[in-house]
Amino acid sequence: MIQSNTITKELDVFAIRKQFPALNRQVKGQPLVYFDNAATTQKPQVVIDALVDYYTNYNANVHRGIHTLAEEATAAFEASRDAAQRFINASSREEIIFTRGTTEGINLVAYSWGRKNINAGDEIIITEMEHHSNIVPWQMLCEEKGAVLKVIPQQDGELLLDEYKKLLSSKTKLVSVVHVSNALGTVNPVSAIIQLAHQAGALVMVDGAQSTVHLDIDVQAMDCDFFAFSSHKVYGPTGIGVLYGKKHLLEAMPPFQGGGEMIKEVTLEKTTFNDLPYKFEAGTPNIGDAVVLKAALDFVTRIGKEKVRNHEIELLAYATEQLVQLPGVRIIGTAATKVSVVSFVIDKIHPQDIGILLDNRGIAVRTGHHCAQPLMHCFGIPGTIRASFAMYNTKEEVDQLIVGLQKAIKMLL
Ligand code: C6P
Repeated sequence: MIQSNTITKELDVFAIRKQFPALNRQVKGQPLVYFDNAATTQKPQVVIDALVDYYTNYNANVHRGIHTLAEEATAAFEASRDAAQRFINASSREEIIFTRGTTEGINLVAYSWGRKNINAGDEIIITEMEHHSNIVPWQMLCEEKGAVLKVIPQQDGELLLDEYKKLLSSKTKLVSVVHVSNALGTVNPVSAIIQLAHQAGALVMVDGAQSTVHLDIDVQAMDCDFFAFSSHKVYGPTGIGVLYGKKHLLEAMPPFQGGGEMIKEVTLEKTTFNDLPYKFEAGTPNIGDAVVLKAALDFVTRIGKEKVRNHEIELLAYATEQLVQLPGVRIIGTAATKVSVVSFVIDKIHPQDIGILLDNRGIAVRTGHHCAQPLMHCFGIPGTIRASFAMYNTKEEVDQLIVGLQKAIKMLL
């Protein structure tokens, strides 16, 4: 059951839409209907302006120069770190590592923490609904170390917690779990998962790629050990993301990459490493996009996550109601608690054909396996059609999707 809410009235979607220039464009002669928000959101004007402002006015390298531009760039870069700390309620700014995105955050933990702490016979637990970026790094680590990867099964898009409890043992060293499934929209019960893992003596990494934009994230309340997200799914630029880690864990971890910035002192014989968070930020970082991340996070905070969530859930309920009435449509992933992602298949029709026909009407959805091939395998399908809604989407756009699907089904069957 999807919980709907009528609080949408509080969100001025029309005013919000005006802040996203991309929504004004036409695709194939039709106004764009952008329902691929789980892949990446469109960017508001404040984010675009912040990027232009950075490159126009204070582009400089950070933490190196003493000239005015370098100091301005450094201040803005570090202010963005503070904004990220507030956004996920980390207890200190040293716990916020800038990365390229969620993928790099998970890989950083696998390389640094994993290679130090995982030994032959140890076990790492993931779930059946992981994105490839939360499978492959652990497979690589397990292969290298002779460790074992265990998997929590799911049914109809819900993790089976009783099965999870059976997998936990003193051999479990890490549980790495997706907070919100990108392919199904399921919100996983991460607090319960974390509590159980900690009781077994294991750490927990949470993949927050899809949750950070929709849910209120409080890493302290959640008590996760690591949390990763990507800016581009939170209305920010691509190429920048955040890895959160508990300070004492990050302090004990070896650097991920070596180079400038992550050092205190280098001689030809030996290097001493920098303090957190810089120990994990080798080389010139992606300064412009990091600076702009603050503009995106402030934008989301200003609009209000709860209002947006209620609007999106209303769209999800409305879309789901309409979709199930279409001939041959089957919703994939019917968990009780979901964010605004609806995945579906249509009998005897390939998802890609639907994607192409919808694009001809200006409607952008994602089709395929959504980088979650093992999950698709569980459902016995090669892929789905996925519509994912954001703050700027409307019921009228959902109606257009439904009309587009009706026409496509008629044409293809
Ligand atoms: N999912 C989607 O269309 P990056 O690429 O590093 O920003 O994020 C990777 C990632 C990790 N975990 C989850 C749950 C994700 O959804 C994603 C990205 C996009 O679903 C692109 S594949």
